[in-house]
Amino acid sequence: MTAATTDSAVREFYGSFINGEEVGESAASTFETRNPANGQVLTVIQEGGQALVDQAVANSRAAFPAWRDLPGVEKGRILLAISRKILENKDLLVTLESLDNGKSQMDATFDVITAARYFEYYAGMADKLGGETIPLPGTHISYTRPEPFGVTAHIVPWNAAFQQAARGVAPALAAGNTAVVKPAEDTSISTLVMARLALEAGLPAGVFNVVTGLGSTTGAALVSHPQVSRITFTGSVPTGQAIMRAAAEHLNPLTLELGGKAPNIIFEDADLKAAIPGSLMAININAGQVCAAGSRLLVHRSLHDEVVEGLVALNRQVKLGPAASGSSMGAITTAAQYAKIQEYLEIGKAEGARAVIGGSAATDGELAQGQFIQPTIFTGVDNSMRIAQEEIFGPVLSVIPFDSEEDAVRIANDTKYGLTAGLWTRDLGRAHRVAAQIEAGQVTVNDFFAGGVQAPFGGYKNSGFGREKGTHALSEYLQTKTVSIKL
Ligand code: TXE
Repeated sequence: MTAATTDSAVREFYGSFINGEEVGESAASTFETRNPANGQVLTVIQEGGQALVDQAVANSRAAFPAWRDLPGVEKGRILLAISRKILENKDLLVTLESLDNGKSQMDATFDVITAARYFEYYAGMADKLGGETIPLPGTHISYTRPEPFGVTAHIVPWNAAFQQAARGVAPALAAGNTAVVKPAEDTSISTLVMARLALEAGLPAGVFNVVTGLGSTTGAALVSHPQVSRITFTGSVPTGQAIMRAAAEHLNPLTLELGGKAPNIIFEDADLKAAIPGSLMAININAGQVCAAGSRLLVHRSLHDEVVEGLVALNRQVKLGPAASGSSMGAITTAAQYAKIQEYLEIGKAEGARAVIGGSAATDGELAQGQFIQPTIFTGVDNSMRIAQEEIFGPVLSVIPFDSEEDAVRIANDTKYGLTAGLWTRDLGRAHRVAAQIEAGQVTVNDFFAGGVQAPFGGYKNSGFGREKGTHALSEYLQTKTVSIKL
């Protein structure tokens, strides 16, 4: 069955995916989702609730021992097969993700390829988990064993649904855990397809379950479940705090990847031919709905006007619209987020900042039916303003001038967040010096978002804790057992 909208790739109803099967065809409780690019109803999703969370966790727990004990090399082969399945189905997944999420073709393609990379990367690690031997007096030997936790819970947001689900699930499975994922209510489709593709690739049923539903009900039930042993969350600070409280109940370890307000610094010796397009990409990618986005552009005062002119000229070339229109920037995924960004545009103006381009929703012609925001650049921003301190999560850049390196570092660190940062300079000494002083989990020099799936990623300060990506993420899904033997 396909939805009443013209989108033949999308079915009319999606239920949760448990033990290798879709459940809930006759679900009593459901909710609609819309295509953010045209406002039409896209599909109907099952509200899983406590009963389905119980079923998914029990099933995941039953699947755990066999998956844990499967030789690492076998696990790795299955994860690699999942990666290949994702790439074989790339076109379908890109279509689904852009319809469900509002993404441009480019952003959706990036997400699908990145998700495949996560499975590929962690596939190679599944057979390389080893421990240490500990020197003890001659009468004893001691060694460590890395062991999985059991059932891991993954609460995934809507801004990069597909790749963020893979970011948690791939290392969790490589480490020998099973996973229950609760996708964001607005964007469940691609995660459900991922779980089905994983089954087709040879993953045993129950190792990767998906329960759909709202955060306050289904999500809350999952993170409070007594048989969940580890939690991974990406989303807002208040929800992260609520999940941390729930995790405390069962003393569960967790990874929290929360928001950001990243500084991106253009020093007076920067190569502007790279820095200007790079800095615009840092805020405009995925229509700014990126926790790591470079949303505060700190520019040396001597370059301010030249940089702003360059940014404005490039921003004029942005083409807003649905993926099928060949757009370079898609829609804002949720209605709440669309309203939030517009509110911040008004807050910025009221605070005295000047929108040198953009400054409101985009409502020309067909765009009026969707949730589009004109990419916006604010000048005259002081770092104490709300638009410089609070996460907007949209294509809204605040330009802040500075006078010295010390000044730049002070402004960069004057934020409660600490997820990412960027800096542009030709001075190698300055690059290392400033990178060391920035309070953020990831700093990129002469680029933004560099590092890929191999480089550890996570927050300082209110941006959370724990690390995703790289070998660090694998460690997050393992606990250490020490075995000591008297000879
Ligand atoms: O996030 P929530 P929202 C930021 C961004 C955005 C703001 C609000 O600034 O404007 O957060 O977005 C699930 N127990 N980020 O309201 O509530 C929910 O169903 C368990 C930054 O959408 O954090 C969804 O799956 N789960 C960010 C997920 O949490 C719960 C990405 C995220 O929703 C729950 C997204 C509960 N009590 C938003 N309540 C990033 N760091 O990348 C909600 N959820």
